[in-house]
Amino acid sequence: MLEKISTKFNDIIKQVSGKGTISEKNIQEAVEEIKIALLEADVNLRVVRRFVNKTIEEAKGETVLRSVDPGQMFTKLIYDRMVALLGGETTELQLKGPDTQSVILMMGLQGSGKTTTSAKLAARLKKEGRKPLLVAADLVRPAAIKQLQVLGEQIGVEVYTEDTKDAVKVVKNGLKYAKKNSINTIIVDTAGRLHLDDEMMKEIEAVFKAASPQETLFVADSMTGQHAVDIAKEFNARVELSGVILTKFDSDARGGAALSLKTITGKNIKFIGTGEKIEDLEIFHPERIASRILGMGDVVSLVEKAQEQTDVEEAKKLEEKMASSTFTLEDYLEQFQKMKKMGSVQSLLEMVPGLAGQVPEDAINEKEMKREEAIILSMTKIERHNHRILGPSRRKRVAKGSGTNVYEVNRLLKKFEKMRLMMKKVAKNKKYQAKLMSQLGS
Ligand SMILES: Nc1nc2c(ncn2[C@@H]2O[C@H](COP(=O)(O)OP(=O)(O)O)[C@@H](O)[C@H]2O)c(=O)[nH]1
Ligand SMILES: [Mg+2]
Repeated sequence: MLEKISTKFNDIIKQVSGKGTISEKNIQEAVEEIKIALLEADVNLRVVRRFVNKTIEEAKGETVLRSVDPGQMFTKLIYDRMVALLGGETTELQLKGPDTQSVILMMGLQGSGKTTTSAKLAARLKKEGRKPLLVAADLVRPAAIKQLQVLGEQIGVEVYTEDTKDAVKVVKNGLKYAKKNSINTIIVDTAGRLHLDDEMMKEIEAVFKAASPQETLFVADSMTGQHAVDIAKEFNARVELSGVILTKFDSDARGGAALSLKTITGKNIKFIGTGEKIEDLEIFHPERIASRILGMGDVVSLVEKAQEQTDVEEAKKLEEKMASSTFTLEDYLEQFQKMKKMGSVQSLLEMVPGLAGQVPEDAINEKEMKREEAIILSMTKIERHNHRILGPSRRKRVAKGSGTNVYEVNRLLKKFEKMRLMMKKVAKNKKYQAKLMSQLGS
């Protein structure tokens, strides 16, 4: 995500931050490059102009030119402006307490990701301890109800449906149903069309009235860039939006929608969709996205993501295992499975400081991971705990069992040996650890 714009900005920041002295000419040049980068990222022209003017104005002030480290001050200034463009503060959902009903209304164009995101949100709120209900109020597309039902089943959240063409009726009855069954959070998935049309807008207004939602979220496909921003503005003119969810952020290399939305619509992005899986929904943190764009890595969200899956206790155990070389193939396998849960390894690596924008597409071979997983799964428990007993005949058996060949089994074992050595070194190296810790801010 954001590969293109990150690469550009990484270069600009590298040039700027290293400078011991800065002249007005330097500022002018840097800002010119920023302008080009933003325009290439499909950021709204008005937004770009405002960004450029403000940056120049502030950069020429005392704080940058006369500071001890002007390069750094200028970088900080660009960072702050970028955070502001992205909406400033992180904004959370404003729902009522668990004893009262809260309604979340999802709207947007067809294919923007409303249904998928409704389910993602339901799963997230369920995890937080709320009791959600999904209401299928998209009665335009024949398959829409079924799609929501399948997702509901998958995440263990009830779906309210009705055989009718009247979306308002479904919403009203859905709310009644929720009340009767002490459900406190109702997520309404509505119909979208391919283009804005009056019929859809009328329906949306009627549904909005019937639902009187706490949150009215506009779901926008980030890959459509400025188009998404324009449509959001149109929607907001009809019903007061409370926020935006930018989907398909995983495929958005440019970031134009994310960077223009706040200025153009006045609305904050609350979540981003980062993949097709249910867990691929993240709270939108302007500061983290800004650091990702400017190339400061995204340590915080990496840590948070990892923490969701592994608790601290487990991490400690793992660290001890690494240090004492008792890390086994069984542990290795477990790590694989965790990584899978966390989403693609690629996207995880992107968040490591210094790696953002530098991870080649094929750095992690997910196919190979699957093969390695099959190989380990073909071993007995004893073999997994002590891979050294795997002699030629055992290796042959494992190869056969996993549908691979001895050469691949050998390669995995060699790689694993090497990894163990490396882990031991890393885990024992206090200086390296200290550095990591300070980067993680703990
Ligand atoms: N890569 C990616 N795909 C997404 C994301 N959100 C939704 N999709 C895909 O976009 C397509 C349309 O989604 P859907 O929820 O049916 O859109 P709707 O018509 O607005 O309800 C589906 O294939 C989804 O899997 C996302 O964050 N990332
Ligand atoms: Mg849908």
